[in-house]
Amino acid sequence: MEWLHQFLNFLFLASLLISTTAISDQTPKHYVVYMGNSSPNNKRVQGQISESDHLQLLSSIIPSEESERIALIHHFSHAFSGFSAMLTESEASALSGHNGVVSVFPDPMLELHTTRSWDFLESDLGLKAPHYVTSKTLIQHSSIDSIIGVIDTGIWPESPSFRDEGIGEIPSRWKGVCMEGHDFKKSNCNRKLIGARFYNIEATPGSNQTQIEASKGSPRDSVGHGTHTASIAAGVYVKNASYYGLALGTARGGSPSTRIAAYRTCSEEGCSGAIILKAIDDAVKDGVDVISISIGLSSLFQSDFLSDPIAIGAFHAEQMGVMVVCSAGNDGPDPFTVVNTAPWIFTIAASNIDRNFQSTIVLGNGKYFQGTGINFSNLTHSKMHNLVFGEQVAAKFSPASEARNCYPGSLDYNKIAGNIVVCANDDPTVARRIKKLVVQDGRAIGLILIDEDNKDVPFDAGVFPFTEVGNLEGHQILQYINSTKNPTATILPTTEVVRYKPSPIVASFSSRGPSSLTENILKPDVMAPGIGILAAMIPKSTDPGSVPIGNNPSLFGIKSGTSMACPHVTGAAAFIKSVHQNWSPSMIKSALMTTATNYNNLRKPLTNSSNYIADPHEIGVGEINPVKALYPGLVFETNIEDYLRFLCYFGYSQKKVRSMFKTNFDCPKNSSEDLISNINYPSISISTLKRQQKPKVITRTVTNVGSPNATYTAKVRSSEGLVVKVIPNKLVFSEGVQRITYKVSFYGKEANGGYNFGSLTWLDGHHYVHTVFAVKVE
Ligand SMILES: *[C@@H]1O[C@H](CO)[C@@H](O)[C@H](O)[C@H]1NC(C)=O
Ligand SMILES: *[C@@H]1O[C@H](CO)[C@@H](O)[C@H](O)[C@H]1NC(C)=O
Ligand SMILES: *[C@@H]1O[C@H](CO)[C@@H](O)[C@H](O)[C@H]1NC(C)=O
Ligand SMILES: *[C@@H]1O[C@H](CO)[C@@H](O)[C@H](O)[C@H]1NC(C)=O
Ligand SMILES: *[C@@H]1O[C@H](CO)[C@@H](O)[C@H](O)[C@H]1NC(C)=O
Ligand SMILES: *[C@@H]1O[C@H](CO)[C@@H](O)[C@H](O)[C@H]1NC(C)=O
Ligand SMILES: *[C@@H]1O[C@H](CO)[C@@H](O)[C@H](O)[C@H]1NC(C)=O
Ligand SMILES: CC(=O)N[C@H]1CO[C@H](CO)[C@@H](O)[C@@H]1O
Repeated sequence: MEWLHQFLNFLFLASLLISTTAISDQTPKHYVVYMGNSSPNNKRVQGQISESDHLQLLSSIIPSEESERIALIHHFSHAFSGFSAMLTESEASALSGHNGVVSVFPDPMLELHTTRSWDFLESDLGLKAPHYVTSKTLIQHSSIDSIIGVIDTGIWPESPSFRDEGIGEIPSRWKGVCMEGHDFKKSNCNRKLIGARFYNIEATPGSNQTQIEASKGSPRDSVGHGTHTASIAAGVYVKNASYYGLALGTARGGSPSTRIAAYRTCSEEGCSGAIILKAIDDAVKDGVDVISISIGLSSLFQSDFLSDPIAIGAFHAEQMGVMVVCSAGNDGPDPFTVVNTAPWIFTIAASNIDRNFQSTIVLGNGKYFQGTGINFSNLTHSKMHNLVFGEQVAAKFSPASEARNCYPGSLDYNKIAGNIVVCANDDPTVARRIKKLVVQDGRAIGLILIDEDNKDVPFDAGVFPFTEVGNLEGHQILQYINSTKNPTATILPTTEVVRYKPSPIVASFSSRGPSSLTENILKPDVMAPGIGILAAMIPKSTDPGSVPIGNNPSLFGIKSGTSMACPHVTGAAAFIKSVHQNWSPSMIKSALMTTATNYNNLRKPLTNSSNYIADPHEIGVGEINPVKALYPGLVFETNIEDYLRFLCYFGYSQKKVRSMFKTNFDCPKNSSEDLISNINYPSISISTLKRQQKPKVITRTVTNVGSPNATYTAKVRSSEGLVVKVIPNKLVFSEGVQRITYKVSFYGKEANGGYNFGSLTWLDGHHYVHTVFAVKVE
């Protein structure tokens, strides 16, 4: 119980810290100073030269008696220019007015997207992970030399997923390094894991100093998140992989012959924005093709694009031809929770896969319920145990509302010992992990959690008998408890249910659009598997009772989160890159978007976890289909000028946009947020269409990447009342005509208010170029 109190104290302290961050102006804090492109015309300058420039800039701002602060904590000089340093608020504001400085912002703390952030806050990332075999066809194409950079918690190099047997020499263009650490040798890198870097993680308020010291100075993963994501993206085949027998099969990443470079930027407590910027800068210099970032700002504290380290780093990576794939966040199902929404970022939502983990509840009246959960329960069918509901076993002075939710301290331990406890989940801020610990601490022998939202996200309760049901089943179980003097039940060990239908379903936790920054770009972009994913894990038990008796810690784990969805797309992108080496990031993204599927394994439209047809704010254009994406037919290309225009339309001044890119770029005179809809994106979003307004016309340009002679015709599906016209509705490509621009007009006089969704598909008999639109009618 002691640690629970400590934990709750920590939460309390953490909230205090958050509310007092605006304290003294004069206390130096860690700031990021972002200065745009590293040099005009893309020429890379020597790091040393700009370092002294940056120091000079600092010394012009910091008083000489505090000269110890004239030091760059991190220095960015490859993909973009800037640094981080300890500054006071007034120094920061003086710097932000300086010529050449694009933005200055306090180093933000970002979160890993494994589970809901509060699960994560508990420092052990609650869920463990599963595997996803994309397609047999994928295997036949052997990828050439693509390299992915995984910016995360580091890597466990001994994992069988990172073996290099049968993999060729390291590509000669690779310029990265394998940094040694106290528990990481150069020999830990190989032809699969070709690079590893780490960054010193600074103490942040509330962080555990002991853990920071221990994890300093090594690319080795001590959390498990980075090992898991890297192996999802590019792990090699590992036969007979399982989590203590669960999810048994051959584990492999989306792109098994792709090389991995690991950038350790995060600790258990989260990730410093300045360090993420530094890692992106390094990854681009090292020569990666795709960067995977399963991390983001909290949806509650989103900042604009030029104060968001991921958006800044990704912009310059994209400019250098390096694709950046990011998780959408785990703050769903509320709208406006999606993060990493810049148009140059590929934003990934999470779905389930065709497998589920079930543990059956048997009640004393003979009724069965299928709950979900991962447990290594030693209870059996033959022996029943007393069943109690939290509310009925409240501790003295505890309100029933707390006891029914099994809050810490709310239950009478004498009344739960030896029993199976039923807990409700009215308030998602107390994680199921905590509830499990509460009833376990009270010597209960099992937990049945009623949790409609999370019931499909298997929770790993280790050896403790645990299962989760929805409201419907929960109600019946409570009725049963009411109906008898001596209610009893048992929870059977978990079994894996394959071909769980329907799938994919969008995960309830997956963050939803529209983007809170602009509703004129549709986000998230696509969906990929992120529930119950089996992949490599660090073989250590983070928790007593997490390893079944008689077993060694597992080399594989089952985790859920958009963190797990993101590397599926990273792997797919690396795969496409290895086949189409000249394709730009926007082409690869377009290919993965227009070929995504919007049907589930019952051949019905994709749904959300409450069984409603899912809209594009939940799933983007649908679930990725990496094999189809190899031959998309047509692609939507965007270049850096499109993104610069986007920044103008979004509202940044011409001066800012110019200093970002060090060009004479002119913002269009008529820049306005509405024009964002016209960026050549593979989906269309319109934030306002007035009923009285004449039809709104959007343009798009497609590039033919299929056979040169092709004729495509348009097929439109729209919601009732929204009139959508495509001009021309036939596109004829030939050897001389590779690119065609078309217009789409939207007329909303008769449409329903609010968001209307639909799709425009181009068909040529071979390809199916599917785009979706979201139009808000007022
Ligand atoms: C910090 O972490 C270490 C190692 O995980 C642990 O032993 C120690 O108790 C923790 N300290 C605090 C104050 O939580
Ligand atoms: C596969 O793994 C299981 C459990 O980890 C083990 O018992 C079994 O012997 C393994 N089978 C093979 C063929 O390696
Ligand atoms: C599913 O979609 C319906 C209709 O849009 C919505 O009312 C419901 O809240 C959604 N459920 C989840 C879990 O997102
Ligand atoms: C289950 O295992 C726990 C220890 O992990 C033990 O205390 C308990 O008695 C066992 N229960 C049954 C029903 O065997
Ligand atoms: C069980 O009984 C309690 C008290 O009599 C009542 O408040 C509750 O609604 C009942 N629950 C169900 C599911 O019938
Ligand atoms: C905005 O200006 C550009 C030229 O800078 C022009 O091509 C475009 O048609 C204008 N758009 C609107 C909506 O007026
Ligand atoms: C495309 O059509 C042109 C004109 O009909 C023809 O000359 C050319 O061979 C065709 N190309 C292919 C690849 O079919
Ligand atoms: C699926 C699974 O591994 N279930 C296990 C649950 O725990 C019992 C007892 O530890 C095992 O016998 C099951 O195999």
